[in-house]
Amino acid sequence: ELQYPARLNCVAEILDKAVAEGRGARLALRGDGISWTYAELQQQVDRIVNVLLGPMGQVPGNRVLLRGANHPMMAAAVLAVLKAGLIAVPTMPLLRARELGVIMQKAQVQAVLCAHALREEIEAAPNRPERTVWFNVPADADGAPQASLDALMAAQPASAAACDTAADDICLISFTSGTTGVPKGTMHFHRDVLAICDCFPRHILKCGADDLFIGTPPLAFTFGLGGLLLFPLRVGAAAVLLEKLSPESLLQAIEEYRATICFTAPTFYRQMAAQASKHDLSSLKKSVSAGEALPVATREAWQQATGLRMIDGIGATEMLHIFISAAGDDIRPGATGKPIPGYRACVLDHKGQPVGPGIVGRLAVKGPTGCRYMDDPRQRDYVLNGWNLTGDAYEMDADGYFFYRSRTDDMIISAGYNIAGPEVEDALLRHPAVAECGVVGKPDEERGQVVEAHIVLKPGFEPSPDMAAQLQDFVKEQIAPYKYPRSIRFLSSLPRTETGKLQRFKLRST
Ligand code: 3UK
Repeated sequence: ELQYPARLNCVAEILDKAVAEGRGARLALRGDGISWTYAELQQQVDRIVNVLLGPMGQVPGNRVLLRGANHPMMAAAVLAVLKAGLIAVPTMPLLRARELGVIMQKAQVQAVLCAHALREEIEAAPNRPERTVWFNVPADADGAPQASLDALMAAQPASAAACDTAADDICLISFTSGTTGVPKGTMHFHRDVLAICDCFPRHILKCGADDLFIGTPPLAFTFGLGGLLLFPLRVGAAAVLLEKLSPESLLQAIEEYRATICFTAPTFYRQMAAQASKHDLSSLKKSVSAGEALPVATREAWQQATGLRMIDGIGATEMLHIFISAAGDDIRPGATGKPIPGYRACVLDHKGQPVGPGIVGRLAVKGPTGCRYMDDPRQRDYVLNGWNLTGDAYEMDADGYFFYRSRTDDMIISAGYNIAGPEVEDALLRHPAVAECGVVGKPDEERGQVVEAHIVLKPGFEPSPDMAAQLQDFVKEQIAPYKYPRSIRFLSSLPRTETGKLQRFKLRST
């Protein structure tokens, strides 16, 4: 059981404590030519706290929209908002003006801290508060210098006290990536931030002060906020924050910085595995995959290429971070893992009753963090008697391992059979010609739905009816033949979100 005092500021715990305990000279953050120790990061954070509470006129409880690619300055801005007792509303770099406007309205945003490079969509957004300040303004940029965070910071003292917040004061409103429908704001407390830092990193990742974290998820996505900022700071480690990473440039960066822990999504690992032999990845000790199901074929390719056993973990914006995972000897390929200490999980039937091993049903989880939608009726669909229904179809085995099958809404029902798209994808990914694939149900008069595979071929392979037939036969050899894709479409790329998730609804509508 995690116990925290009633008064708690998460940044005081993960940053200020490190400096107070004499670890101020240790490396905290790197990226874009910057290299900050814990003490230097604290000074940056404190100057921003003073800007927020001084010239920006904010008072504890105000909501501050944050917008920027991964960068040490973006990290400092997030930490400052929390330390000042304000509420951070991070937004994904690719969001457009209209979507930002919806978020500003829904979260009642009172101030904006935005990277200068991403200013356009903010400037065009409706509902923008007057108090907008730009950070990382290039020296040659024209425009009002009074709205540059750097200039405002220079006029402020480099120390500030953490706001005396309650453990259950809201510090973060994170919006779901929302493949369809209106984005939902999920609210999290200061103690939730500490809870995720004291669960996955401690029990599964087992990381320490000598680790160097690296990876792709944006800080605006809770996977990245935890994995690339909160977790490293909590254990006294360091993180490299880089923007616009590709599989190739991430491999280069791991080599260059000698990173020890990598966080990214399954598709990245699959592409990195193919290029890994060209790089010296000897520094890397652990790799974490989340965001969508990890195909066994990808796990094997990565292990073959690097010798590392992938740590898969399912998390959700609603739960703040990962709640089922496994590492080391506890890994069972094909399974996500077991509930991490502090969390419980079970599988429910359509009536909400728990089912035993071997039966697919709706995943329900309970733990120190949980879903609190901001003013949204969908709260009652997600939380049932204190259990969170993540929308995932899962199956448990007799040893308590949890196996992901599909999103509940994505289960393909064809001629009375339930078929999980990811299982067919996993089979296809084993074929040497397949780079990426996405399997969905296509409406069919006779069967209700038929299994349709959207396939991206590797360089050197050409789409043809013969190739399609070959892939169909290949699937039939590996899994029950009724699951084979009756329809095959070749594409040059698959539609994905900024977080690496396949946008199945787009495949269904093409
Ligand atoms: C799916 C997975 C199978 C699953 C997230 C780690 O992805 C995150 O949050 P989102 O709100 O999406 C949540 C949904 O994504 N999913 C995530 N991880 C896995 N499915 N295996 C996995 N390992 O459908 C889940 O309900 O975008 C992941 C940490 C923080 C996060 N917010």
